[in-house]
Amino acid sequence: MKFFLVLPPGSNSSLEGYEFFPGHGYYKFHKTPESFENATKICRSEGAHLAIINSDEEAAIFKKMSQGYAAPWVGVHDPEKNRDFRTVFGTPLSATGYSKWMSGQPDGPKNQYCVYFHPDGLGDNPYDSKVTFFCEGGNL
Ligand SMILES: [Ca+2]
Repeated sequence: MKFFLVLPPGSNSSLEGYEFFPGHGYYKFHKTPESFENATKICRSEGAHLAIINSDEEAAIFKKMSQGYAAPWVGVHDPEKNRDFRTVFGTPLSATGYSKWMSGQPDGPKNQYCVYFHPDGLGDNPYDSKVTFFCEGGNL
């Protein structure tokens, strides 16, 4: 079961265009590629944040939503540039419930501080790479 949440235009914390998955959250897949920083700002402007994956079930939702698009950003990065990957809220990646890396990832010791989603697992990319991205809203 799923539906689109529709709020009045101009509503402050509008999650218009977000798709609701009961038990998981509200998600929007942005198909226009952006840098990690811009993607962060865009999600924030929508009253949301770059999406954080908390389970294999949630990863399966992302896989379906991003089918045909490579490597969308999720809300995980390496803010101290020391390979200590954390969510955009500062939580350790290991505490999110989904910390599976793709084979061979993370592989960027020099400039790859931001994390993308791939159906086979997470990977790191340079922050200024422009790729699609997921925003997540709501309290779930
Ligand atoms: Ca990488």
